[in-house]
Amino acid sequence: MNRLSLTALPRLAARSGVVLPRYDVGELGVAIVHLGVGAFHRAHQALYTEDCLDGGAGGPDWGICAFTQRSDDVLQALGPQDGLYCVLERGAGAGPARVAGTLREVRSGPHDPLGPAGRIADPRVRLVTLTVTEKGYRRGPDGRLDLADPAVAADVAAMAARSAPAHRPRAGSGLRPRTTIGQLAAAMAERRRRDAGPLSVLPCDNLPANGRVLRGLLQDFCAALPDGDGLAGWIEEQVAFPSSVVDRIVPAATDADRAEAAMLLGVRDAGCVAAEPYRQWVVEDDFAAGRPPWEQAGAVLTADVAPYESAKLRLLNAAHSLLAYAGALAGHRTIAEAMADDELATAAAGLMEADASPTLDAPDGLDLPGYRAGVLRRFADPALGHTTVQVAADGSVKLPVRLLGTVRERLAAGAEPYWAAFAVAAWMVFVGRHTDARGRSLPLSDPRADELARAVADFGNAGQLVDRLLGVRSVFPADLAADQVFRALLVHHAARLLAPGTGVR
Ligand code: CS2
Repeated sequence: MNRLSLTALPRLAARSGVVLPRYDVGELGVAIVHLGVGAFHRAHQALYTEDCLDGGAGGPDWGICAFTQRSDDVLQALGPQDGLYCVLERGAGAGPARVAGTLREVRSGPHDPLGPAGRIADPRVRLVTLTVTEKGYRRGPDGRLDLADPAVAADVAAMAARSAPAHRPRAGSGLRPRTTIGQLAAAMAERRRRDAGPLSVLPCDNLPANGRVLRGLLQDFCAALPDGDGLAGWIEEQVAFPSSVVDRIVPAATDADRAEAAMLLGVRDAGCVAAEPYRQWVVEDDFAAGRPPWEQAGAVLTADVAPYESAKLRLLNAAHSLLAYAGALAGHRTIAEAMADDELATAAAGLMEADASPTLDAPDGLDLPGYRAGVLRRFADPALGHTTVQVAADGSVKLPVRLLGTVRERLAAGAEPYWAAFAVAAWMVFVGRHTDARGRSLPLSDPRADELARAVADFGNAGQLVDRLLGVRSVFPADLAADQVFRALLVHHAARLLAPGTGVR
């Protein structure tokens, strides 16, 4: 079967039920560089931009050059397809399949000769977007750039060496930063050298104040360079870092998704993605060099994303993590199966309502009960097949953002964050036991997997498991780890979760 490609596109027009780009894809230039071209980017930001282009939005050519970050699988899928891919919607209210054309270049972050830094330095590029996941920011326990991380240290050393006077004339060659922050710093240095003009860098990961955080991490990187002041000053003047809150459930694509795409398109699509119909994007409207008119595609452009961001992280993402860890332990394969377990559905609702909601300063017009009900409905839709182990990945970097703020604030208010502690305890048991109720093994996919495995080695009982993991400073700050109310809740839940053969009961 032929592959989806620009050549195949005209033939697809005859197929009913598939929506195609309405603009001239082959003519679209690139003004956006995206780092981290996973399924989420393809089903979220790229589609908002696709809508703008379909609507005939003028201005610069808002096509995207997308880089892989770690593996080149997506490059192998999309490279031979001229960046085209199809988005399938799943579940209640699903719309038709759609082919998107915004990814005008797909390149390898680790192997492309130009590299993200070289591509971002092109003066026609006005915007960089990022989906590199929580761990891609390489933050230390204090939230600043982790300069002790070997990959960060290597990027700092390489950039410091290149900016030595003897090397200046050769700028632009040979520098291969491995980390996202290193790539951005190198890109800024190159834009500065070329006088390529202002730029906006828009993070789209589940972190509070992600724009401000990213700006701070770049400042930390510059401060570690022997002559980083000039670069830091240039960034301050020329680069905007708007924050954004993203929302759409996009599980990893499966063979069944690819088979369905092939059936609908009549050509093979190795890069298709499947997503829920719901999507939301709240963007801080602070750009240095323009942006696509995403509001035409339903995005909310606002002066302050903070209220949306804590609602989303502390309600949706926190409940997602609870269902992922407790669900996986109980032997549930998907989030929807976990939601069909009354005990877990009650816990997820309890976490959102009793623990997280009192900590939120909800934005005007956000109906919290309605939002919570909507989240539970989305999770319960069996059509998505989102696996518990996928959501369970990277807990050490997700927990602090999703759950520990709620825990801290409820404790400070003299309340017991019962369900939030249940979610944290479920993570602890997931890390400590790595098998489900039926004895099947559960993978620990986490940037700190080695440290966590060392911490829990040969623990004897719930109290020991809890104490050992509370001692991991990169996850639990000392004051929270020392809180006796929190510890007692954790031990209570962990003991129940560890009870032989009972999963979560
Ligand atoms: C999930 C999120 O994998 C996870 O940790 O909680 O990716 C979630 O699906 C999205 O944030 C939904 O917007």
